[in-house]
Amino acid sequence: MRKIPLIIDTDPGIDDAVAISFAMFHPKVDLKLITTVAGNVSVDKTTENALKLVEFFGSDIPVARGCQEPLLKTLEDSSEIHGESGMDGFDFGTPTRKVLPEHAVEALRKTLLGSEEPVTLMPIAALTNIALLFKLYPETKSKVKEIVLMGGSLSRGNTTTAAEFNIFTDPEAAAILFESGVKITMIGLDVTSRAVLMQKEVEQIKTMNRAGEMFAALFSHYRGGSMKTGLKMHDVCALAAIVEPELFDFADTFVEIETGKGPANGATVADLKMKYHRETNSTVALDVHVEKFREWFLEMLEQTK
Ligand SMILES: [Ca+2]
Repeated sequence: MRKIPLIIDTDPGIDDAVAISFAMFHPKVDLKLITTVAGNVSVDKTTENALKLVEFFGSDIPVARGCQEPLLKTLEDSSEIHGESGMDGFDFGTPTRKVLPEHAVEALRKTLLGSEEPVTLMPIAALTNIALLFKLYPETKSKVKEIVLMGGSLSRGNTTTAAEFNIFTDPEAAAILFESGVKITMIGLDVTSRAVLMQKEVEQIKTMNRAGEMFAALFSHYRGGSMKTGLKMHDVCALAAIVEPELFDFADTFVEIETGKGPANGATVADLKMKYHRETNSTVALDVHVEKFREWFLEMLEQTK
């Protein structure tokens, strides 16, 4: 089987941890690199968390540390959702694996230019690293097959009324991506908020294998939803959209990022009715087939060891 070359840009993050774990073991995916960025917590912590996950699974996937702050804005983290460490709830111990010596932007450049075939980028955090990559090394764009990101929203936000966390954290970076000409698929908050696991699945997950045990421990500290209303599996939706696109409904449209300083800062304005008469620059997820998503989630966990 021909595998999909993939790079994950991330800020683990409890739902990031699930996405990274599944990508490591997915038979269709060749995970080449993990790059970290500040977001849910500081970049020191997100990098340590990525190393913890790689070590937990005995994997050799390289991890590169990225930007410690957004391009223009001041970082406002999300530790109230993911805990102080960003991955509270499971004792991973201190990882012995080391981060790559080069910055994430350099590692992205090297990996992209060194790849024979175009690579899929899966950002599940603020888009700072990739925006810098495209500005510093525009020649890398031609080596990106597509960007499939978790972020934005077709309706309202979670950080502010208008904006979703990943885009709100660094709207200027998001604008650079959406204006880059690279093919983008956006899996927004309104869709990922419907991709929930209920208590029944969490109970099942706990006893399935050691990855499930680890996830269940993290979920007990996760404030992205609740056991009653369901735990929101935001970031793994980006992976699902790459490997099982039929789990979602999509539309092509024009998306613009609001970078003004007003109340809509960080909003992803998707012109679904095509009122702006602009050329489409993105594919956006409209909905997720929740029951099928849950089945897929359990199948993925079975393969994650
Ligand atoms: Ca994330």
